Amino acid sequence: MVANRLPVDSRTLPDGATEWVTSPGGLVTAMESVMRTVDSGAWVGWGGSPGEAPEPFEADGMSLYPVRLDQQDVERYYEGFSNATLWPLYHDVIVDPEFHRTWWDSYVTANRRFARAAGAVASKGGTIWVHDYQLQLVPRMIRDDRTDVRIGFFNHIPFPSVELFSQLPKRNQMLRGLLGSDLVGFQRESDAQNFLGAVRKLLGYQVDGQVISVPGLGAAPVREVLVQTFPISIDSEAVSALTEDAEVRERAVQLRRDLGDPHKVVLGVDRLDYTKGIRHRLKAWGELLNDGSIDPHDTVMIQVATPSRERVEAYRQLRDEVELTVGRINGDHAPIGRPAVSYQHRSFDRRDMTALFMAADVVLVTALRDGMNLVAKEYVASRPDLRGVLVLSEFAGAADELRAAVMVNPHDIDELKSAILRALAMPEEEQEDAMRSLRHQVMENDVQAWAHDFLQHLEQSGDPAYGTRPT
Ligand code: ADQ
Repeated sequence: MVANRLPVDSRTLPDGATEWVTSPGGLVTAMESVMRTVDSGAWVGWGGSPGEAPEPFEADGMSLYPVRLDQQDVERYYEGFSNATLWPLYHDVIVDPEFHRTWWDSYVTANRRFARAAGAVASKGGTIWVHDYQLQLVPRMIRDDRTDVRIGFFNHIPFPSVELFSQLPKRNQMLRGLLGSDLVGFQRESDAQNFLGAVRKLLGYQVDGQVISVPGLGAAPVREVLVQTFPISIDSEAVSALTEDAEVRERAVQLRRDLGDPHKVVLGVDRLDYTKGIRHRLKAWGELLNDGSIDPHDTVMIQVATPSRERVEAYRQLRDEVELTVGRINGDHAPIGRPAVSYQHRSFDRRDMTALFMAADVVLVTALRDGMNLVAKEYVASRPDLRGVLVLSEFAGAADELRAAVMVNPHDIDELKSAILRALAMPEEEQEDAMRSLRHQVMENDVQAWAHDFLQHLEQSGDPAYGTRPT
């Protein structure tokens, strides 16, 4: 496994020793449970602190191989090219992407370091799975050195339309980087189609259905690369099982009590990221309070906003705006001693998160663009009682599967307001019908099945008899 981050973060203790703690985030949540089921699996990634990389070590049955990133790499490769160029560009330019050549140079250097580390660790004929937009050059860099390994790449975020992707300086290098893989996986069909379109239009390679023919250099043979969708999921059983835990159940009850036992609790859980549509959600909520459609004495909103990328300017601005808006809403509407919006800018552990989901009558997922959105699936897995309503943006990848949710276009504030009111008023029987259908989807398609499916396709992609491709 090769990902920007290891599944653990390093922390330096006062005596200079290093301590490792599980790091947050969608990818880690998804992959941790998968890696435990693989024999002799290794994970190559950054430990989260700039400077020399610690020696490889074992944690929770995995071999972890830290990659070095110094302060300048963090600023240019990670905060710069990954999070201020690629992230906004791949999320439909919600904020303007910045392009700087020094950031690109650093992206190349850092990708090479990850590629070398992975190439050194992988056994002969082994399988290498590269993750996400920070490492798009890695497949080709490994391929140039190691012809014996199978390489899969999975993009956790959307892949933009060719019109937007074309803005990216070095766009062809990026495509060639990805095409070092045997298999390139995406969350949604539209992402896969956008990628195939970009390869066809910008590189002029032959595309036959989902198979790209990549010409070899000189006399080297043509290689075939398969492009396929694999919608990611969660460890659904583990989440569902937590709802049986007596202490978690008590926490859920206590949460509502702490809020003054309101009639309805509405919840949003997101990394504090401009792609998640938190501003749109708060705007809709503020208007519903202003026009009297919601009574703050009996309906409370909780917004959990995990700190994220706080050194990137757009994220600082977003935090200020969100906090200003929450302050205004509370100033205008909160009853004395109780919030209209309870704003939590911190991380919660899995148990607290499950308790929050169990306490929520409505969960709002209003992303303006999102690869998948695991929060939507976590909410569904947390409701074996079949109660609760999921309001889901059509711009989140999860919308392709979770058809029984209340779907919204979050850009349309009036539509968002109506969707919230509809969710709050939904009769129990209707809630049960929808939640049953959503749970069927989430419980049947968990993250283990997702990984298995990806790895199985990757194994087949190296098979010479793999002439007729699945569609
Ligand atoms: P993210 O953008 O991080 O992931 P998401 O899929 O919602 O978004 O995953 C966030 C994870 O962090 C969830 O498991 C959630 O429970 C957890 N989380 C959020 N706030 C938290 C808090 N305060 N405390 C603790 N945990 C918190 C990226 C893509 C997504 C894609 C995933 C996986 O942007 O579209 O679904 O990768 O591929």
